[in-house]
Amino acid sequence: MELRLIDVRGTNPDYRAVVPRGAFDVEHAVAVVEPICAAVAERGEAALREFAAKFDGVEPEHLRVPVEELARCADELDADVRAALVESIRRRSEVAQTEGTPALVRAEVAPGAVVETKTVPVSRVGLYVPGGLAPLASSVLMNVVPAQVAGVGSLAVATPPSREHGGLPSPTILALCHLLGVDEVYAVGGAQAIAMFAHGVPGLCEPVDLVTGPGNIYVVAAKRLLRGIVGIDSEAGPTEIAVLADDTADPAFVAADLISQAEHDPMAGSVLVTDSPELAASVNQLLAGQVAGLDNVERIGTALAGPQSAVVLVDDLDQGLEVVDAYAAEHLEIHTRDAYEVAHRVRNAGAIFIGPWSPVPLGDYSAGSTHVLPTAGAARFQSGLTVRSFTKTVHLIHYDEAALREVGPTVEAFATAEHLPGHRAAITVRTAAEGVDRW
Ligand code: HSO
Ligand code: ZN
Repeated sequence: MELRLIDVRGTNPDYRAVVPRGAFDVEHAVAVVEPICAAVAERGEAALREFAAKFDGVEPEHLRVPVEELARCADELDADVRAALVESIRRRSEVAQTEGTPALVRAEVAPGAVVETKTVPVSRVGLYVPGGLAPLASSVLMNVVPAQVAGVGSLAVATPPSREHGGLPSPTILALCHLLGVDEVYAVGGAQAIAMFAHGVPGLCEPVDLVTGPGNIYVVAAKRLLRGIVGIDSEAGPTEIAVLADDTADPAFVAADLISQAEHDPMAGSVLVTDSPELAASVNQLLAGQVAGLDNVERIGTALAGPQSAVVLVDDLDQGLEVVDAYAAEHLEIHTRDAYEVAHRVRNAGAIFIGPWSPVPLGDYSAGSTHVLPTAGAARFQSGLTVRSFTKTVHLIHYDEAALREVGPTVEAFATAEHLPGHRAAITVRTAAEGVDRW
């Protein structure tokens, strides 16, 4: 089990063309989910039941999980797991308190000319929590906590029903919903859940304003298809980790962390960027042994052997940083000398994990940071899911008469330049002297 080698030493290529990347053909999946979304819009509950039977292999007794089930799952939680959830919620909440924008900011651009920027939470949000290869209970808290801190009034969670649990979703997911005070939970998965949130289903689920949360390619495709009808957070693809390391890195730590994200998905990407051929060799040597003891050997092997995973050998740290910025990893670990300073030189990454004691799985669960992060290079222009994802800003414009009179000629000149006399007239009707050129 070895990562393939991409050697860019002594060259200065277009790094974005060189970095390893898997194929993730969302457009193809859009065609697949289109009839599913249309069926949910047209036939509501009946369609949801059919798709559950077809895709999840089980028809849930209740599409909306009864509140007593949520409470029961919370009661039955293993004590250690409960303590882990509570502590992880506490840490994520504490960080979330620092993430928002001020509720109101005021700018007076001239006397009596005021523009306020007001931050307003989205009214109703649908949070998708994947089941799939591993039911990611942690995604519940990564979505719910920032939404609650933002002040979202109405929150619903959708997550696939599971055959193993008699048509109910994963009990840990249900328990976590209860701990977080979310009682609107649907046993609905996949593209059909996104359609349910976007269109609403009469008698079952009111439409939402924004859908957030990760999911498989069909969930991503449904978000792409329905964006506009509903807001979406991002199009999350398979997970990725990049590690920027020099010869001070501990190869056992690096190998373990590359494996940790490969465990998610055969299409997950694990990339090591280093100027140390010795480190690269040691990591490659360690991979097989470390993977051998794990449950998900096959999935990990496929991910590490895939074209989306590699070691990129660079001349030095500066070139390493160019590679890392071009790759724009969802998760970036820094294992170098002066790791903190190096981390602050990075421009593009969803989240940056600094030094040997901040591995990605810490952030997946309990660091306090978000784990819903931009993938596939989207970190060049997008942020992870935080409190800000659940708010929008509104400008409030309030000029008094003198202020409008003062700026009037400016607006009129602009409107004239754009050949929009109706725009100009909306100013002159107010500012022209009585009876003169009011129209
Ligand atoms: N690494 C995943 C999140 C996750 N890991 C959930 C474990 N559970 C994407 O950031
Ligand atoms: Zn993870």
